[in-house]
Amino acid sequence: MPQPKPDAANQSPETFLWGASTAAHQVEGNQNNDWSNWESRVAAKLASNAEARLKNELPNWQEVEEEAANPKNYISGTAADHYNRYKEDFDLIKKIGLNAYRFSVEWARIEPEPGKYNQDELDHYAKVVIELRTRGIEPLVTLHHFTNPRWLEDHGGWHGKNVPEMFANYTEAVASNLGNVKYYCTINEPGSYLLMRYLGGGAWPEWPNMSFDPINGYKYLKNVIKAHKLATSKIRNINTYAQIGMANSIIDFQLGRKDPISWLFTKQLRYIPDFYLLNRLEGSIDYIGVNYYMRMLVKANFSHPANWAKRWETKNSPRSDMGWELYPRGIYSVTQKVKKYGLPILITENGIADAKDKLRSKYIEEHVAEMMHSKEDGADIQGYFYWSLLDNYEWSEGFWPKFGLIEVDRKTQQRSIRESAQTLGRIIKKYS
Ligand code: GCO
Repeated sequence: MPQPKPDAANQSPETFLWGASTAAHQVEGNQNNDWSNWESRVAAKLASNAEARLKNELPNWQEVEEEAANPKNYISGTAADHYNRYKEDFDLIKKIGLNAYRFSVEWARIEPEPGKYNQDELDHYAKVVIELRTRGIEPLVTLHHFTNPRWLEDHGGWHGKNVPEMFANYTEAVASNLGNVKYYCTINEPGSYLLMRYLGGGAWPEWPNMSFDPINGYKYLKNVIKAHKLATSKIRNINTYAQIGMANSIIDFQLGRKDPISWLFTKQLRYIPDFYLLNRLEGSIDYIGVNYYMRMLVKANFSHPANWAKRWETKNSPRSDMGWELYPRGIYSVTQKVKKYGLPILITENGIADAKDKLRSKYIEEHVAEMMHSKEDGADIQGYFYWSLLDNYEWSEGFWPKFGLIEVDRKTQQRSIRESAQTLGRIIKKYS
C-alpha cells in the first residue's frame, strides 16, 4: 500500500538540501557484521605498520602517531554511540542549521539471518526517521554502505547468486517499515567496494576478504546494478514519491604526465567504474549522488591499478590530515561531467580530515562556491551533504582521521560543535 505523500515530500524542489552524512558502521557502535567480525583479526597488523604506511604520507604524522599505532584504533566497538545518541545528535544538526541528514541502515541488524527480519531494529530506524521529521530534518536513507551481514559471505559474497534478490527483499522490509522517506540511496560507492574487495585494495590499507579477483569483480558489478534496479522497484511500489539514487565516489582524474599511455589510463580511470555504472542505471535513478573529495594525477605505470593515480604531491598545497590535497575546483569539474545525464545531482559526500579544524572552514567555503558555480553553469545540484556529521570510524584507518563537523571525545562520547560547523551554518544562511 503506497505511503501517503508526507508534507516534506511536497516540498518545492527548490528547497536546497543542506545536510551531513554518516554511515551506520562508522558511527552507531556495537555492530555484528562482516567488519566487526574481521577488525580484531587485523588490528595488530594495522597498528604495527602504521608508521611505515603513513609517516611519509601525512603532513601531521606526529599528531596522529600515538592513535594510529594503537590496535584499539582499528576496532569500531562503540564508535560514536550514535545508535543510542541519535536524538542528541539531531538536536545538534538543528543547532548547526542543517535541514537534511544522510545515514545508512545496517543490513546486519535488520536481517541477522537470511530471510529473518528483526522487527525491533526496523522499529529503531523508523524512530530515527520520526525524530528527524519532528525536527524538520529531511532524511536520506542509504541502504548499503560497505558492510554486510556475516552470512552474506557464506552465500558467496556480493558476487554470489541471488544476492540482488536478497538485497531487494531487505530493501522491501526497510522501505515498508520506515514510513515517509523521500530520498533513498541504494548503494554507497560501488566503485570503492569493487576496488577494495575485488581489485586488491587502494583507498584504505585493508578490507574484509580483500583480493585481486577481477572475474568475480565483474560479477559484482553486474550484481550491484541488478540489486539497485530490483531495490528501486521495491521502493517505488511502496513510496510512489521516492527519489532514488546511488552515491558514487567521483575523483577528478587529471593527466599527470603527457604520454599516450597516461592519457589512456586517465580516460579509463575516468570511465570505470562510475560512468560504467551510471550508463547502466539510466531509467532507474532519480538523482545522481556524487561523493567528491579530491583530484588525482595519472602517471601510467604497469603496476596495481591503485597505483595508476597518485594524489597530487605538490609540496606547498594545503593537505588534509590524511594527506589529501584540497582541490575545490574538482567539484565543479566532476559535476559538469555528470550534468550530461540531465538528472538532479546531490553532493552526497564532501569533507576533510582535519582534527584541529584549521582548514575545514576554508575547505567548505571553497567547495560550496565551486559547487554553486557549477549549478549556475547548468548542473542541477539540489543538495550538499558534508562528510561527516561526527568524528567516526574511517574504515581500516580507524578513528585517527577526524572528519566531523562535531568533535567526539573517544573516551566520554561527549560532542562539541567545531567552529567550521558555524561557518557552514553561515554559508547556509547566505544561500537561503
Ligand atoms: C567513502 C565513504 C565514507 C568515507 C569517507 C572518507 O566515500 O569512502 O562513503 O565512508 O569514510 O569518504 O573517506
